Amino acid sequence: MPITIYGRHTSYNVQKVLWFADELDLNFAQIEFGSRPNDTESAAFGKLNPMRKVPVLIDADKVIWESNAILRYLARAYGNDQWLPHDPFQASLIERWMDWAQTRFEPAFVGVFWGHYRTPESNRDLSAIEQSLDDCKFCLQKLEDQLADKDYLIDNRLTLADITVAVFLYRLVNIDLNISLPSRVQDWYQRLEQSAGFRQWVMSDFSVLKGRLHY
Ligand SMILES: N[C@@H](CCC(=O)N[C@@H](CS)C(=O)NCC(=O)O)C(=O)O
Repeated sequence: MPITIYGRHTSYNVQKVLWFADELDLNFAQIEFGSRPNDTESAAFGKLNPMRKVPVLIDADKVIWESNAILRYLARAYGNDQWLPHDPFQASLIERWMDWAQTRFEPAFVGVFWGHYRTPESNRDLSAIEQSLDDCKFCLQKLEDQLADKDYLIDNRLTLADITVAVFLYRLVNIDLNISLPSRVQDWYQRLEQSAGFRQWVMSDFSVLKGRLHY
């Protein structure tokens, strides 16, 4: 039975999972889900994910929610050591970037993406956006430092660290703010563009979200 991934393709949290499923060459079906009022609020969906958010992944009798938990599950169930090593210390080198992406980079990104792109122009808080932009630049510089001596965030191979961080970049450089990537980050981004999963799922049109504050 194929794996089912619930989530709208315009959600970067869903995109991470779809990209990784593609890297693992999994047999999966994506159900476009979310955005419509009755999707995540339905009683049936509440039983799958009490948080009422996408992505949700169903693998036979197993239901998994929270995008990074899904990525870890897929890596352990279907991946090899490349994505998330069994060795606890080696795994921590990757997992700290996954956590950093969610707790540090994501809020900065959201401040720009929601604050600027998703908020109608007349409602924007320009000083808050400016602060989030500075914060994004700070995060990009941390990535630039990390990439000083390697092709990917961890050594010279694609891992869950890259996937969880990189979903923000396509949007950052494709909103009308002329955000430029530091040079090593730019080279890394071009390397990621060679991945079919990144191109198909992450580099996809998100203009439906412009000026739209509801999901
Ligand atoms: N921390 C959660 C966040 C999930 C989340 O906020 N998902 C949003 C989309 S990015 C959502 O479900 N929004 C409701 C909707 O799209 O209908 C995760 O990583 O899975």
